[in-house]
Amino acid sequence: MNENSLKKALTKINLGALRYFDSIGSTNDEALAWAADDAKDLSIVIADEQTQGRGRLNRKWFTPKGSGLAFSLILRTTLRPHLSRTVGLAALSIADALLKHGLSAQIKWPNDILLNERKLAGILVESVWSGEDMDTAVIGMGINVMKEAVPPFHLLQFPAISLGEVLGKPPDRERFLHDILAAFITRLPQIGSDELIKEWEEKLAFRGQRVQIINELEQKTKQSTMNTVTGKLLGLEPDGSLRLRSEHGNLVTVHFGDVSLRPSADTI
Ligand code: BT5
Repeated sequence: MNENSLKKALTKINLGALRYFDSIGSTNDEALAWAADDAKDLSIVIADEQTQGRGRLNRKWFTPKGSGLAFSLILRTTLRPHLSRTVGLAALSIADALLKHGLSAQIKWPNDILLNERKLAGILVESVWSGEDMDTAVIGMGINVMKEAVPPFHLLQFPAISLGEVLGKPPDRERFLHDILAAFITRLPQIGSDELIKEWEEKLAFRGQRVQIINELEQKTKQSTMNTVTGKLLGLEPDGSLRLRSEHGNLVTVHFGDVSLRPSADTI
């Protein structure tokens, strides 16, 4: 992968501009700085290696050299009322690209893409505010293409997988990036639609099953108020929040934030 080959692979995609790095700390950090400066809508930062790749709550995202896709897309328009839906839009775009390889992905709310019940990809949406207004969203996506992208088991909270392992042979990274971006741009006009939520809901992992929602921040700081919610996963609210029926039969809405979802053994 290099800047020329990427530009060639993406000629038909209507991007603002592209910045490529052989190695970088985090593409999201570079994109946030670029967005605060003069980045055009739909500009992209992509790297062959990340040395400080981030997940939520500053967890690490591993991107060893030459093995994955790590990029951040800068969105400047059409978003303000729908920021919470961008993660769903990104997840569905990755799912669309996977479908081209005959693979049916599931979306583990809020931000993981699963194949064979293992994590293939993660999404990190961050925003830039100017004054009271949200100016820009940066949508970071990390995808394990080759098997070398998958971190050692002891570093993981959830089992991981790569496309190389699933398909036998990894797809061309630039082609796969092309497919994700093409899907994203095609889906962008859907961002406010009921259809987006419906499609996102249909792909939700553990739907109809008993799950636990864990407040990671409270766990980390040990300032527990209501650490864990257990319930049956019903679906999504219009803003992409998760809808559960609790063990006590109440409807519970879980908003985005520092939460993780885990399957829970018993049935309700
Ligand atoms: C995520 O966070 O899954 C969001 C990951 C977003 C990464 C992209 S890459 C491009 C852009 N630039 C960045 O710096 N970030 C974005 P979270 O749900 O918090 O999951 C983090 C957890 O995933 C870690 O604590 C590990 O357990 C696990 N993990 C780390 N690297 C992984 C990998 N390559 N494959 C599967 N799991 C991984």
